[in-house]
Amino acid sequence: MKNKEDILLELARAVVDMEEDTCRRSARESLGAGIEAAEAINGGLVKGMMVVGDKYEREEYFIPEVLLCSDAMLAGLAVLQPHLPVDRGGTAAKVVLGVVRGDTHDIGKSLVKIMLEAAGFEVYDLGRDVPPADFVTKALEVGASVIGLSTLMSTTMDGMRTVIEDLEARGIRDRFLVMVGGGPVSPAFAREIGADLYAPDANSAVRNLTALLEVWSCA
Ligand code: B1M
Repeated sequence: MKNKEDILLELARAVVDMEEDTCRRSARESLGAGIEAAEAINGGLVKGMMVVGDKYEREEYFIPEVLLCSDAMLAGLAVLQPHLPVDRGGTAAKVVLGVVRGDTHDIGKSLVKIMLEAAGFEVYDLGRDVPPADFVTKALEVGASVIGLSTLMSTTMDGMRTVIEDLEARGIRDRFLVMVGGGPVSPAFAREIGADLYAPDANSAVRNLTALLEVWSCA
């Protein structure tokens, strides 16, 4: 019988080695071994994807390999996601989420979405490469209180500023909390563009947002 560490390592390895079937099998094995779905995602699949990122940066992997690794990760995620406990008493706040214009990296954003939904948020996922005005239009349409912006590229970061400027220009900035995250985004950048919240990963996105919403709703 494999122990928890072995199963998490196997999940991460299967992502790095582009093995969709192994990812699915190890994901099921993790559930059978009593590992919580969130732990298998973060301690297995995401860890593997981080190794893939390093390999891409060292030019050991190129785009085709990275895409196969993403597919393997998504296969494991599909097994685990239905087992994330959903917090029915969660905040139920509405979040409009997407990857800013010019950027098609959506794995991290999708993880943020999954974790927010598991925490009871109602998420409207606009996908990737989203024009700034679409965030604002959707947030107004569904009566969201949060706009979540993701990007993985330094070249597209400024799209986050544009969304905030759009809210200011329409005189509705104070109706929304704006949360930003993704590889090149830092707390300093979030402050500089006037975002309300920065989160380095999907778990802290849930934690930080829940905490800030509590303060906000009391204000
Ligand atoms: Co690309 N890519 N890529 N890529 N890619 C990066 C981002 C890069 C850093 C690699 C590198 O060169 N070192 C680099 C960007 C450099 C820069 O900043 N300027 C890069 C580049 C340049 C490119 C292309 C331009 C390459 C090319 O075509 N020449 C191209 C982009 C085209 C475009 O978008 N216009 C490209 C393409 C691709 C693939 C298609 C092959 C694939 C994306 C597949 C997909 O997403 N559907 C891909 C991938 C996978 C990567 C790396 C290797 C891994 C990203 C990833 O999925 N990580 C990445 C290298 C790296 O990051 N080290 C790289 C795993 C994921 C779980 O983590 O996304 O960080 P992450 O998400 C985390 C946190 O960031 C946070 O929570 C998530 C979960 O914990 N988070 C938030 C994310 N969003 C948040 C929002 C929040 C809060 C937290 O609140 C709203």
